[in-house]
Amino acid sequence: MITLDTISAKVHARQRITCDEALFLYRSNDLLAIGKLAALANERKNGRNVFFNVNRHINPTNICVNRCAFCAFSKTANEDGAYTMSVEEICLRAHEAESEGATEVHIVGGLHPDLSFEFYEEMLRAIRSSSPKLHIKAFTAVEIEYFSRISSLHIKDVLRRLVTAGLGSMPGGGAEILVEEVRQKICPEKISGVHWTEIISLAHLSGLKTNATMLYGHLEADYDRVAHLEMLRNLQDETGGFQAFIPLAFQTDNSEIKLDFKETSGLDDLKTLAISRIFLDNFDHIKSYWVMLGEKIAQVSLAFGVNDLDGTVVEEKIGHEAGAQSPQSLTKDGIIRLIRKAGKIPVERDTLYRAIRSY
Ligand code: V47
Ligand code: SF4
Repeated sequence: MITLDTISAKVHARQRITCDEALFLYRSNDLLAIGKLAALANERKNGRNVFFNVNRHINPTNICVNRCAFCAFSKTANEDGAYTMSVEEICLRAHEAESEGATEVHIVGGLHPDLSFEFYEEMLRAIRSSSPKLHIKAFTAVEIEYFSRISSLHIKDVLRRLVTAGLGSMPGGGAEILVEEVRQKICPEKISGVHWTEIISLAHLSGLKTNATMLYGHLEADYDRVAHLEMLRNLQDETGGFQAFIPLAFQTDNSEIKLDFKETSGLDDLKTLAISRIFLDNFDHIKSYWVMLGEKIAQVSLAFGVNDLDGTVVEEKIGHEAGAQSPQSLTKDGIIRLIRKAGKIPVERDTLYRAIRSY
């Protein structure tokens, strides 16, 4: 029989927990016991260090041929608020970021009906030439698949050409919930969950590191979340290419998904992060994305297995179009303070988790 004690014994013995055990944790309300196990699993890997990075998000366009039901960011081409940046505008933002101390730009956007694959190659080349020290983390697996369709190139060739143009790594978006039944409800036009894992696997095999996300708090059940985590853990066993896992708390405003609550609960946020840390024993980093969680839950999560607070971000559209109450940006000093006040050691990192400086 599964109990908290049997799970606890496994975590203490450094044994992997099963899907049924993860489900048991989701259905338990003993948040503190779950958090304690997650904190133990985290401390073994990361001690008291908590990573953050100085970065800037850039979303080149919000025009998207997909209309995911949860997405408040995307627009059709002739809708009010639709925009597309030029390569020069994107470069300017990247350059500003670099001069303000950023080491990374995080670039994701909509699937634009008219931009060519060459536009994105040109964008990478231009950023690399004007800001050579910046690491370019860009494009979800969903965008990579779209590039393959619009260019008629194989995924491997899309990845090779993007790396040649300056791509350094990939973020973890587009995963949502990888279970097909849920995807059919929340993003029927998006590539399947299995296809997402195949593209990520090709990225890992081509030498690119990626992250993985999970959008939670919409129409999924607890067992869908566990199935999602299992797919990620299996893939990580095969490739070892994931750096961080980032649960994304669903922001409900301006979404086609109608729920009878406005936001995920703090209990669910912390439990989800803690269970991820315990279940994903082959991931080094569990990240709290403060944009979706708010600063306070993100800070408290540092006692629940989390070892990464993402970055300064600067300009955030995806969560804020959907009603996120967090600020657009955090200063480096602000992040350092959050981490210190939680009794941890702030460590600025680069995108590949090399320490730049401890504070
Ligand atoms: O794929 C869209 C999600 C993702 C909403 O890898 C929403 O370091 C909540 O992936 N409420 C893009 N989430 C953002 C993303 C990300 C963010 C920060 C760091 C990293 C990383 C990756 O945002 C999308 C989708 O899953 N999303 N709409 C919403 N209303
Ligand atoms: Fe387009 Fe991405 Fe929004 Fe879906 S989540 S509508 S693919 S921008």
